[in-house]
Amino acid sequence: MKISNLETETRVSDRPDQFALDVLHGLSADPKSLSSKYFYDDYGSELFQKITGEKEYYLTKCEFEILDRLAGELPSLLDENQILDVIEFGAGDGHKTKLLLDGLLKSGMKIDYYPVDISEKAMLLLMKNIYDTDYLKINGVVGDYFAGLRHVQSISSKPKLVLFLGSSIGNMEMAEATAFLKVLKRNLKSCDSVLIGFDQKKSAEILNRAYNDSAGYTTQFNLNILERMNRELGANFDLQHFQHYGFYNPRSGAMESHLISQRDQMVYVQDLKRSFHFERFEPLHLEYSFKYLPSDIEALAETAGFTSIRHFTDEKAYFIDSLWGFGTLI
Ligand code: AVJ
Repeated sequence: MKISNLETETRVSDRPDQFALDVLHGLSADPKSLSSKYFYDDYGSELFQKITGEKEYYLTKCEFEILDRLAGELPSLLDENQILDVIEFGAGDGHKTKLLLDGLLKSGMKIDYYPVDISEKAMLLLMKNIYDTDYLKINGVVGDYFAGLRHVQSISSKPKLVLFLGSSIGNMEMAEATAFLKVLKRNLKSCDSVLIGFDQKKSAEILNRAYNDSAGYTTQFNLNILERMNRELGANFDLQHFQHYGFYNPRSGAMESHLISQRDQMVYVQDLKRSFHFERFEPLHLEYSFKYLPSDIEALAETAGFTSIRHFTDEKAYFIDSLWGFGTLI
């Protein structure tokens, strides 16, 4: 693994055939499913960017508002640390983070920023949006979150702030989120803290609209996973015969995304040398997006061994960025 700013880069890649294996398992299962992590090839990431610009998709706008205000208050909550390593999981294009970093720098902090992202393209985009100054040093890490975090821990003993924004944690089911956060905690020290983005539970109408934008980007975003199998695995999905269905399930507290087969059909995947049968109206599950009450967030923090220090929310109280630490802070 090597670490970098523009010239050099750290890399830890997934096994290249992992997608094929997951498709084999997911399409052989009953009910069928695929992991939402496969949304994010270059085209999928572009479509997600478009979704964030749609009026119905309030999440990104609300988090912008929160980070803008939070930046001024954060330094005092971080024990007045003047030197900080900021590590970001899934940094994307860095627009939101820039807001936060600018606020921290304004208060006189000196920051080493380590964005960690599996997508090299996203990293290059981010490097265009955020640059080195005397008080901000950027070190891109292309690869796995925890490999990146362990690497930073091994080269720097400064206090760390880990960012996991955008409600990406919402894509994990509860057991998975808990396991993820326990591993995160194991890789931190008592002077470190984390800031995690959670989408709040709210009226089903608002949620359903956010995941069914009228411009249709969410539909394209979901269908792109079929196109990705066509492109990368030589599958022959006919996109016209699948329909996007996204809805809020108040029992589980999650948005669910499915593609529903519109007819009885066979799909062949060349790389797997296998056909898969879809019954008429059979769903292919693609995504959960769990929604949280403040008390859900506190319970999760406690289960994972963190102390929830403070929730920051937007004017409408739609979204929360929650700051967690290690018990000694109030
Ligand atoms: C990128 C995971 C935060 O769950 O809201 C947007 C992805 N899916 N519209 C979310 C998504 C459908 C998004 N996250």
